[in-house]
Amino acid sequence: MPANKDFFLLKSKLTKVTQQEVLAAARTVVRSAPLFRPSMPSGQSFNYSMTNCGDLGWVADRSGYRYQQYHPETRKRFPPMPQVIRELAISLAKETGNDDFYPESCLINLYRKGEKLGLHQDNTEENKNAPIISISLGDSGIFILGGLMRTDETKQYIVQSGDIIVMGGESRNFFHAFKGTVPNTSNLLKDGGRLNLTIRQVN
Ligand code: MD6
Ligand code: FE
Repeated sequence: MPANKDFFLLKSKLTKVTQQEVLAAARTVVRSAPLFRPSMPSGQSFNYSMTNCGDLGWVADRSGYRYQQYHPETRKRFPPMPQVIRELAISLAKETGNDDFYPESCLINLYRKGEKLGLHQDNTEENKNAPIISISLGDSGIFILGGLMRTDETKQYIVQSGDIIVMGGESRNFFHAFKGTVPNTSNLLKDGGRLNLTIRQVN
C-alpha cells in the first residue's frame, strides 16, 4: 500500500450503485440541514451552497471560518454522518495508508453551472495531518492542485462522478481550487450540478 504521503485521484472508484447510495444519504442530510450560502469574512457571499453532517460542520461568516455543531440558519445540530459515508471514508483512508482516520465532519458542497471555489488551503482544522477524503458526484469538474505556497505551479485534473481525491501527508496542506463544472456530463443529479463531499478529522 502507498505511504501516507501523497495526493491520490482514484478514478471511477465508486460504482453507480454506491454513487446513488451516497447521493441518497446526502439528500437525507439536506432535508434536515438545508443548503446555505454563507458570507466570507470580507462580507462577500460564497459562490456555491453548502451544508454539513457529522459531529462538526464547517461554517463561515463575518467573524471568520470555524467548525461548529449547529447549522447557522436552523440553529439545529448537524445530522449524524450517514453510515455509508463514514464507512466509505474510513476504508478509503485505510487504502491510502491512513489507518486511524476518524471522520468527524462531512462538508457537502453543491456547485451549479458557473459556480466555483478559489485557490485556498484547508486550515480551519486543528488536525493538519489527518487526510481529507473527497467524493465527487454528478457533473464533471476541474480541480486544481498546487503546492504548499500559493505561488507554486498548479496542475489541473478532471474530476468525474465516482472519483475520489485523498489529500494526505504533505498534500494535506497544498493549495487547491475548484474551477467549475462541465454542465450536462452526468445524469446522477436530476437538476444537474456537482456535489462534493469532503470528510475530515477536525481534531
Ligand atoms: C471541491 N474541494 O472539490 C472542493 N479540500 O469542490 C476542496 O476544497 C477540497 O476536494 C480539501 C481536500 C479535498 C478537496
Ligand atoms: Fe479545500
